[in-house]
Amino acid sequence: MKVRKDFDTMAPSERKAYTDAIKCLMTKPSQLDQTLYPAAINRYFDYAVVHANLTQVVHISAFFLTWHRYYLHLFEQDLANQCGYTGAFPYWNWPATADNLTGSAVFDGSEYSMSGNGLYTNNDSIVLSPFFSIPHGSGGGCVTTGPFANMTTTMQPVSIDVLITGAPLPNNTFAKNESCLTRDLNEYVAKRYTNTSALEECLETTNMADFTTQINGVIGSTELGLHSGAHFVLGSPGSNIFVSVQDPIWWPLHTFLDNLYTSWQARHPNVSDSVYGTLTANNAPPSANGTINTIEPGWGYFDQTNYTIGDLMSTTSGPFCYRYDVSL
Ligand SMILES: [Cu+2]
Repeated sequence: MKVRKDFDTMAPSERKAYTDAIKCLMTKPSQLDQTLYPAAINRYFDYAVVHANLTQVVHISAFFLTWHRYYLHLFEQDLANQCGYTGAFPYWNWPATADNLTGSAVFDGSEYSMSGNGLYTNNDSIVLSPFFSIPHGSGGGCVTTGPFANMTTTMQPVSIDVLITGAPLPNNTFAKNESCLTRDLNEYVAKRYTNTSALEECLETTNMADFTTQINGVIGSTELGLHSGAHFVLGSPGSNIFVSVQDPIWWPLHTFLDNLYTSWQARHPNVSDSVYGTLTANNAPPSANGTINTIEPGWGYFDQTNYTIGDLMSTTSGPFCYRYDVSL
């Protein structure tokens, strides 16, 4: 059984092997139709495009946890098959890094990190809704250190209103709008939303509805959940639900969410196979509730197997055979 590890506790050479494999995937050609998806500049960006295309189905919906669990698995396998990576698939431990983001192994900017902060830009607060703003982080500009220094991104953020209302994706979503990878590491958000007690409160919820609320917050409210908080620690594009996959820290971020889901399931075995939510993000447009027998929407060209939500609930059965080094 493969063991997924905390990025912080991996040896520097192990961390570099992982980021080397991600960079290797960025040298492989895209398999997507370039007339429809100019933003897919290589195989890595195929993942970002497929995720953006399915965003309105696989977030704030019944598919969220299991769809992302399998997406991580596909990417982990791709790192092995395309780039020969056989090391551990790491997670970014949000609470462990919350008090010192830029000093952590994850973000210290060394060649053994996931790259550092973006260059400092300005101090304007970030408006998330008419009622909710958060302070700016300590960066905002281009990432210039570590393995992903000067990396190019192609997709611009898509308004959260598209998710809230269920409107079609804007026509230019998959245009090739090249810019540098940016980050705005935000210790205020990290300390407030991804701290140890928030994690424990989440793990102690006793049903899937409450667990979901703890991880995602309530969209349009004045609180972020743990998982949305972790995204907002990053700044754009990592904070944008549609195009966040462009920042490679997305994978360790979501692997920690998967550890959180796995650990919650272990703590609450009587409700571990619960499904909560409908088949559309934020139930817009309105749709049926998902069940363990609902078929997943697929993962683009990476995999179109008709897995049900129930097929993807255990990390040690069906297509999966892995565990986490530390249960939360
Ligand atoms: Cu996602």
